[in-house]
Amino acid sequence: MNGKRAWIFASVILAGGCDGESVEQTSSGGGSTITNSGGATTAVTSTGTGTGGAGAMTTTSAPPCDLGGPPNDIDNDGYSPEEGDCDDCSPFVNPGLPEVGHNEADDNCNGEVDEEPAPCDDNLALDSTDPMDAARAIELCKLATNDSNWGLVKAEWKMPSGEPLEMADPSVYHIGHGIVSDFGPNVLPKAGKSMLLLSSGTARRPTDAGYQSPEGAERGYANQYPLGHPAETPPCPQQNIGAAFDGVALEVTLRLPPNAQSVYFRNNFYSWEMPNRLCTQYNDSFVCTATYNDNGVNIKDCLYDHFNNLFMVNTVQFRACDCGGPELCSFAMQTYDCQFGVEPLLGTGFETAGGPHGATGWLNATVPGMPGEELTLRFSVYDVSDGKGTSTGILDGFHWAGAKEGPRRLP
Ligand SMILES: [Ca+2]
Ligand SMILES: [Ca+2]
Ligand SMILES: [Ca+2]
Ligand SMILES: [Ca+2]
Repeated sequence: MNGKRAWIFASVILAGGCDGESVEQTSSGGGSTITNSGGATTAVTSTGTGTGGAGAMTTTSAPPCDLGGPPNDIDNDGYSPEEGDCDDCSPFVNPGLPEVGHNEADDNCNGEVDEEPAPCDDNLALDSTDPMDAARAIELCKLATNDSNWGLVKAEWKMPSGEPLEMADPSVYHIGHGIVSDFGPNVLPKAGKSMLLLSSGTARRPTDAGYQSPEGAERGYANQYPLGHPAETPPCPQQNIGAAFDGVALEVTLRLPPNAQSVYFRNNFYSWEMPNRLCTQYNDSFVCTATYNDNGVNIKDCLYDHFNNLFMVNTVQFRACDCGGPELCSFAMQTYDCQFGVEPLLGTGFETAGGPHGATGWLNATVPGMPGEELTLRFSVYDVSDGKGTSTGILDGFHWAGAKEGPRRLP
């Protein structure tokens, strides 16, 4: 019975935005009917198993919320059909809202379904120290212009622990991030024309000014770890993990729009420590931490590979690497299929200096949130146990998403 109650509740919620809709439910276990005044009718027939478990369900819908001519704004979302509301029965659909990815709906009424947001990352400078440029590079374009508005509330360069950036020579820090139009010929932005590099060495390509080989590139400072780190590394549990060095972190505070329940983004992780220092104390990391500002809840980690490993050298699955053959290769205590070969490494510096080294290839991540909630994400990359042996993370293609997580890995 609980299952059916829950379902009826869901029906009321779905119908709630639209006066004049009638929802009828009949089920083999004794039907119930929810009827509002007149208008369109949605009839749902549920055939239960009689045990409270899942049953076969068929849904037939009359044209939803076709309630006559103008003027109207039936769902009270501020837009009438004449003003472009393509679903005047849902306040979560109108031209003032962003597209939500992966829900197979046209949330912003532009005629396209699940499209990427319009980018704002043309002509950004590689070495810009403005954190708002870093946000633009990854498609965080819409600003929250007041306390109730959705979008990007603020962006800041921080230390990985969240401490403020207070360095005598901040240029030593700022060489650790960069905005690029490619990372070698084979790794291009997932959205727009730019993407963001965060690095424990130089966030530069071999052809860029300021580039240093990933073998070294010590920047010469230590940093505190982010919340929850250093984390356990189950494949190599006995390592004597040292301090963190050369850390860089972009922190963004976002307010979710009324029609989103998560933030989705793409990521990729490179490390010189693969393969020769795998399963040692040199456990460089690319970490995302989330803080839910409305309720003070912290999530330690929001960045995992497709096997749910954290992005740490000793745990993450590198798939762009070279085994010297097609068979699974084994380094330290891990095996790696290297199915992407070395192509993603070419032109990045990670194919040289004793390499080829390793990268994960593109992955995606989804961080849950509530509509209207303020969420702070901090993305950190840092060296572990010494400042040598560069690791670099890439971020790109942020967009809002719904409750259901999209596929973790892009094709
Ligand atoms: Ca609407
Ligand atoms: Ca959509
Ligand atoms: Ca971009
Ligand atoms: Ca290192």
